[in-house]
Amino acid sequence: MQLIFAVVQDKDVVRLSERLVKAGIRATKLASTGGFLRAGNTTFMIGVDDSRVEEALEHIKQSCRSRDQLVTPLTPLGNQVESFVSYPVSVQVGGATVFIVKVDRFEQF
Ligand code: 2BA
Repeated sequence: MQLIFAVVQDKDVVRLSERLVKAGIRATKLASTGGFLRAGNTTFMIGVDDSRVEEALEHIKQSCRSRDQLVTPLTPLGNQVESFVSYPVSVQVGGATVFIVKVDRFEQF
């Protein structure tokens, strides 16, 4: 068995959830926050048999889009710590960031 962690944008969550349920692939959704944008995203924990990993990945690929997001980090103006100026920067987010780990043991009681 493998455990897939997929960090996806909130806008893709419904599409991915529906696909997984339809396919009979079980998943748990965790509310998460990106360390860089500090914006909410969703992490799916998907436990699947080795033989279904590629199928689960295909559902993730088909559900998650890449999007450009504007970020406005605050940058100090000159040497004055009190004065800040914002420069909007475009950042490409997604489709999905995926980690796959082997499960040593799986139990349900
Ligand atoms: P965030 O950390 O909020 O990152 C959002 C997007 O900002 C990233 O999109 C990337 O395009 C950009 N970005 C992130 N860190 C950056 C940096 N140090 N400098 C410049 N740009 C940076 P994605 O790569 O598609 O990542 C989407 C979300 O997936 C991330 O949200 C984070 O929650 C998760 N993620 C990505 N890589 C990860 C990793 N190695 N470990 C854990 N989580 C990760």
